[in-house]
Amino acid sequence: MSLASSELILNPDGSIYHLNLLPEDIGETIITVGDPDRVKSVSKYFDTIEVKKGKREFVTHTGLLNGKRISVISTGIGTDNIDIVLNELDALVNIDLKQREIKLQKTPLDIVRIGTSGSLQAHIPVDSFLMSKYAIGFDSLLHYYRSENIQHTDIQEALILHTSWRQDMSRPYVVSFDNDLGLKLSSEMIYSGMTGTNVGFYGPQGRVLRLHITDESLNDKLASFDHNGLKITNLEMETAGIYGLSKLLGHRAVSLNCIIANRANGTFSENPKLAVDRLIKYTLEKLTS
Ligand code: R1P
Repeated sequence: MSLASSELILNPDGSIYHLNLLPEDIGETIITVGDPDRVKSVSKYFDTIEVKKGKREFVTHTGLLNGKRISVISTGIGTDNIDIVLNELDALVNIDLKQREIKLQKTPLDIVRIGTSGSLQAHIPVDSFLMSKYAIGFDSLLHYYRSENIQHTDIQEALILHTSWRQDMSRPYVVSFDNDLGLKLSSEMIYSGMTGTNVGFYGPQGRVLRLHITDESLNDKLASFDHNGLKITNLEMETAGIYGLSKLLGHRAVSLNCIIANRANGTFSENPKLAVDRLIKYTLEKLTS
């Protein structure tokens, strides 16, 4: 069945609508970053760069590092953008854009997020790295997809109980990383845990500037949640969407967080750019070794 032009939208040159990319523009290893400026901070370590394209906040560089073809793409902020990036990346490899038909033979991608994040636990300091084994989506993205089979409902139910989660707010969903890719990217210097993915940076993450928030104790409740030893370690804004959609589409995903703020003790990294650069080098080394 051919996908209608209103559903699979292509630009005049045949590239996918928002990402502005053709199938040959990407490798099978994808690094996502939030900030478009961070794309060049990753690709500067490539041996060669063959593709530089962009549209809106979605900037892509593709190149070779130690013989491995890697694409680094910026997603901007939030799981609404992740919906676009994951669906369009998947379309580039798993849909025949000319025929507008889903391919029989699927291509799995390795997707690694290199992002920044705030720790909820005092013992996870600024400038450390954290791999999200699980992610809790406080956004509603995954509820729009048939996804019950990939959700960890036992953790979800325990969290709803622990936080007295309000019925009129989107039900948190729990998804997980790809274990094999996680093994490839892990080391003793990396913390691991459960990452909360929020719909905003201020109120939803408990930051109070001028506006009052509905539950001032939410971050404390998240920090004290303990599911058989699994604790919520950090907050950011993309991981749950990446994990949920990657798993549904058959891709392998891992989110690596550079902890630049510690919400438990009120500290912020003195040099976040340097800390992120260390995580970029660590990730590229692991991916190409
Ligand atoms: C908020 O400042 C942004 O930083 C974090 C959050 O997830 C959000 O996107 O990640 P990035 O540094 O990857 O953008």
